[in-house]
Amino acid sequence: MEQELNKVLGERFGKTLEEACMEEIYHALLTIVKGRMKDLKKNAGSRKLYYISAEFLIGKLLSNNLINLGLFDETAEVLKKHGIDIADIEEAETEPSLGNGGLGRLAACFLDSIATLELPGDGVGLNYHDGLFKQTFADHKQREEKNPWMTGDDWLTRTDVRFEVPFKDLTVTSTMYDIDVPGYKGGKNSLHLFDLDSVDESIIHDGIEFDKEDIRRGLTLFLYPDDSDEKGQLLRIYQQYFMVSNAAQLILKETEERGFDLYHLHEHVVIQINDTHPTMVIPELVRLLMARGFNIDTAIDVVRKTCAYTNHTILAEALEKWPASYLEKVVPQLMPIIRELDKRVRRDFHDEKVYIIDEQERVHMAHIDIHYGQSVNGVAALHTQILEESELKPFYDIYPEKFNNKTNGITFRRWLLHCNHELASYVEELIGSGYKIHAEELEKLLVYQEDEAVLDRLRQIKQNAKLDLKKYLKSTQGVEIDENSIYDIQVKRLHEYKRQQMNALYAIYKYLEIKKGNLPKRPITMIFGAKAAPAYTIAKDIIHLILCLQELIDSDPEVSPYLKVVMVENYNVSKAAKLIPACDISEQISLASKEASGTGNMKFMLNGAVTLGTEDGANVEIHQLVGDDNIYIFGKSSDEVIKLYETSGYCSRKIYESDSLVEELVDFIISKKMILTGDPVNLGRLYKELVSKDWFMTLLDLREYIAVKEQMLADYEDERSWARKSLVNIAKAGYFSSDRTIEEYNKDIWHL
Ligand code: 26Y
Repeated sequence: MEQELNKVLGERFGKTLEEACMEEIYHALLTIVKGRMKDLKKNAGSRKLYYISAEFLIGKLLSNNLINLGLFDETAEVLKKHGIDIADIEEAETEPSLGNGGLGRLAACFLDSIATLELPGDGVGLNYHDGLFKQTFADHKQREEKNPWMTGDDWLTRTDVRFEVPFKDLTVTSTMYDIDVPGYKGGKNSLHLFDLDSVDESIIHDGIEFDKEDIRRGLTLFLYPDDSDEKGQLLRIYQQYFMVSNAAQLILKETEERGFDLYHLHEHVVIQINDTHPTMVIPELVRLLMARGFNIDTAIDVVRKTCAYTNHTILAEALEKWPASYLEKVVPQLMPIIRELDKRVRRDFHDEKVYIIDEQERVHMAHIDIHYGQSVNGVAALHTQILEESELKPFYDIYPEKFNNKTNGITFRRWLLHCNHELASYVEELIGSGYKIHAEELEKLLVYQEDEAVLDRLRQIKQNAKLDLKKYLKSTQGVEIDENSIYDIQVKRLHEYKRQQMNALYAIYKYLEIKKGNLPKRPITMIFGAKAAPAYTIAKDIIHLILCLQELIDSDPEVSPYLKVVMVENYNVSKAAKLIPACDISEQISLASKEASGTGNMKFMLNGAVTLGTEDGANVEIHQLVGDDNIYIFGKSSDEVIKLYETSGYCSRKIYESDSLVEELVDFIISKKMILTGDPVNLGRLYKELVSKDWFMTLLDLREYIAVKEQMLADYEDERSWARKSLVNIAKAGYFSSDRTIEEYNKDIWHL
């Protein structure tokens, strides 16, 4: 590696390792790693998977590619010899922001595991030039800026694959860019990202504003452009069709090139539809097959046997329903097919809840997937159960055999080996390296539950990670945190159902307690990280509340020695990798039934944090695995919550008026102190929302949340017992390896 590095540095920059700067070394390593990946053989087989997704939140790739190629240790060693920390080289890489949250990160973890298991499976998505916006803070508010990540010398390789994509008013030509996906110690697949040559970043002005009607120049600029108006929604349809038309053309082309007859497409191809964003691939494939001479019955039959759908949410607003008139305006060629698909449903079933086109002429995308795919899966046991028993019950009654659960997972290569070298090597010292391939071997750690030396060492590793995070936050945000405090972390997209507002109310509670002289035994550092969708007003108000609390507490010398609130700016994959190893308390506090799975909960657990959570999503499975002693559960159950929604039985004002503690905490949002720090419009709106609506039932669980969190803080003081909880969490995390998840997809759905 040393020789090769010097050679590439010499050729490209005329420098040696001694003389080169971080950026130059990064680019030399990029060149070397890309070269090595090119030489790997692509995974092959008679059946191939195409995982279509609007998001692939892949994060920075250098270190993970080095790990998977088996080059990481050697490279770090060479650099160290020259006084260079590989972590500093990582800083030179820009992070692609091709995703928003869990769904996109899941797709990235899946690509890693599919390649590692040497299964033939490629990702297909879009090459957004600016991805998701970059978040900055000003005046205690979120600002959105563009987030360019392509540097001209990056992981993308331009291919000569080009397709025409026809819209009603224009036809565009696409180009396919590839990113190699190496498996851990073997195998390789591709992530195919389609782009438009005519995209023009200069049309962006004022943060992330641009003319949403300028399709030719704007189609692949941003992930999730603001869709609060019709223009924005039409642009989203343009994007989705662009993605799936390219995917469909690629699939047909590759299948023919592999020498297979398209009448047997389903024997050689399986398409996983990641939420409803790629749903139009179904009518598009039908259209393309008919253009090749298929009759419609055969086309539909073949497509149905090829496609499978994953549902990631039960929130009504996230289940896409496009007005038929919008689809007519953008992709009129699909509407006759969609109407035909609907006609067949109406012919066979007489329940309007399962129709594709409803009375208001809206097309229910998920309904297309369920009727015209072979599999429907939820992403955690509870979530799948809710789909079957309530949200999608009419469909489950028709097609019980299509429904199945695939509990999410995370790749341990990124979320342990890469982000926590010290823990990974200590685990290896204790139980050997087998766990890196067979994650369930982590259970071997359980024999050390009473071993004081092991528990001490785990505590030391956590302490080191906390120090690293302290340094990082100091250098990036100028924030000072106390490594001897408890690190309590909630990082995830900002959404009311995830209830960051409940955590903020706890900060208010603790602030008031300290003011009253009830000092905590140990200081607490409450860390938040979250982006709010630009048009999601209340979510932005919650960020405002947190940022105001951060300042209020910081500037109060009575409180600041005991409590600190930090909102990390521009939370993304790289920041997650720094935060997670340092965490003591993992906040997973969604309203039960609303978080389909969560995957952050798994990453924290794997790194030895203890979960504070509701019985929601994969928390339920974490609870079952670690047992009551190693997790802190609170809140109403999903059954109770679902009943409250069905009977309109929840009234936040009643709780507010009858519980003086709740009243005191909520009133604080619009107290004089807060109004002096923040914006009365934002704070007032949030206050009103909580008192008069509170759709996600924050106030319902607030009291119990506070009580259980207090218990947790008290228990933390028994250091030995806390370290044991931490160890059990690590030991039981093996189940959440995405290798296990992918094996299940393959066994039950893909059959690769
Ligand atoms: C189209 C628009 C409204 C939309 C955009 C993004 C709808 C949904 C999404 C993203 C959803 C998402 O990230 N869902 C998360 O998927 C994770 C992986 O399965 C789950 O762990 C997590 O609970 C779920 O919220």
